[in-house]
Amino acid sequence: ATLQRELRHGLRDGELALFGQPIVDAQAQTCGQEALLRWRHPVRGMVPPAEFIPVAEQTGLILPIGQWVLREACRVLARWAADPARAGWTLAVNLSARQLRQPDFVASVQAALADAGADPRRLKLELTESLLLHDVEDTIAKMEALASLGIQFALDDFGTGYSSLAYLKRLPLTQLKIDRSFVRDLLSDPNDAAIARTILQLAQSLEMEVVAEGVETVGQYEVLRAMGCRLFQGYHFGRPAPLEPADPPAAAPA
Ligand code: G
Ligand code: G
Ligand code: MN
Ligand code: NA
Repeated sequence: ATLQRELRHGLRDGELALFGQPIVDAQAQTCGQEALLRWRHPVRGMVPPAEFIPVAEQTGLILPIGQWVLREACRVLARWAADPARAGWTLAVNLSARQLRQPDFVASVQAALADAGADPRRLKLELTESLLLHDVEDTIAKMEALASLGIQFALDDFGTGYSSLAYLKRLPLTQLKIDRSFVRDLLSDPNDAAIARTILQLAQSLEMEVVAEGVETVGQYEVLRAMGCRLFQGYHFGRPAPLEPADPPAAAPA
């Protein structure tokens, strides 16, 4: 109850921050980022999402928080568009099931893009498999509407949940993200290597891209690249860092 109240106030008082983690291509060049929410609590310090997203989901606060994340992400995209080094980058935003079930979700994404002046083709929305368990027809309809605007979809934590291959084919997905639990022991566990290879083959037949998550070593990167993986994310390439421009340094006292 306390956390819920503090989170509501934190949202109001600007304590939420959007971090970003780079996603790199097969030449290790950054081609986008995943937006990751952080809560800078005045007393508790940096609260990780694992501690407050579940509370936000249970209380419905995830709806205004998700709206804030989307609007902030669109503002970041608009800033990147003006920067030649970042103009082609995509920004991936994690969605919760409750957001997607809102009747006005498509309109709210459209409004966030329009208000910020962001290019829909640079926005990626990350869904999890569990999100696809409910209201499949409604989910597909919303995804189709957003995809027709140019928005791309990634399936996050792929391989950890229930995934019907029949649905997978019907959804307008551009990307599968190999869950980091399969990447961790890739070099030592033949089962994990087989799973990674299978996901890459599946994605190829479905004409989807694959992002390997949780790449922490150059060895993991090279093995995945040899398997045909072309996109990577993990501490080896960069940790989540604030997406907003850093505050200008304070003027030195005279
Ligand atoms: O950043 P970190 O690795 O601690 O994130 C932990 C979890 O929180 C991840 O599963 C991620 O998908 C989720 N998460 C991070 N940011 C957001 C967000 O903006 N919205 C939602 N719904 N989940 C998020
Ligand atoms: O579930 P989702 O994929 O959205 O969560 C992303 C989370 O993974 C973030 O909380 C981020 O901090 C974490 N993460 C990103 N890269 C790595 C990594 O290389 N190793 C580990 N252990 N976690 C990572
Ligand atoms: Mn994610
Ligand atoms: Na993930």
